[in-house]
Amino acid sequence: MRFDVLTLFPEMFPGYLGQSLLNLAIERELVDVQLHNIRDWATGKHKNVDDKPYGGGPGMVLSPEPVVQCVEAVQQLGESPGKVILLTPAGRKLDQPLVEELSEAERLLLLCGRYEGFDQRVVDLLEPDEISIGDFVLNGGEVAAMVVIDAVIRLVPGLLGDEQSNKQDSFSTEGRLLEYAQYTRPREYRGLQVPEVLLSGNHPEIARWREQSSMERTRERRSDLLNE
Ligand code: 6GU
Repeated sequence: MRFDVLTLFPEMFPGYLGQSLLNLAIERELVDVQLHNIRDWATGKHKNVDDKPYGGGPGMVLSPEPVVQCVEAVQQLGESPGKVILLTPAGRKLDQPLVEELSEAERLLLLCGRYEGFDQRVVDLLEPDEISIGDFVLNGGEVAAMVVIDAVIRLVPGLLGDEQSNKQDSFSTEGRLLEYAQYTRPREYRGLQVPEVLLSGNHPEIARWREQSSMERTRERRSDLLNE
């Protein structure tokens, strides 16, 4: 799977891209991430990529020319143009079903906004899928693009090793409950004991305990998930 990230701040990504799971995926050629600086498509002496909003108001708006040029040039670089994703707080909210949908694509172009957003004609011309990572405002789409990459690559076949593991995680399509409480050694820590049943070796009992733990946590923390 190939990701192309289009951003004014490509230097934000290498730290994230160096993390182990992603690095492994890149080494195994399961995932390819290419960074592109939108400013490289700016023309003019000052390489401006933004301008004041028509009609007045605060902040700056990303100009259509460098953004559209950048997307079109990057689309030419691959075998397929790919699905264009625009990261914006005004987009469809990311959840696990959407992550699963995105993971089916062979190529995603992640377009990261800054300032007061993109000129509307970027959206009108490119017709991207607009995605938000939640109901809060970030300074730009870069962190959101990393969130999308992080969530999607976990679903790339052959990456996780233990295929069971992502099915059991919170929010998978299989179980729409939060994950159960987990314990490892030591058996006692600062007076807190590991629940006896987990030491019993009785696997049907353990499964029942975990199901109950999931239900309790979901009811307490995210009862909205039970109503869906
Ligand atoms: Cl994708 N971008 C920005 N700037 N803020 C956000 C977001 C995206 N998702 C949630 N808040």
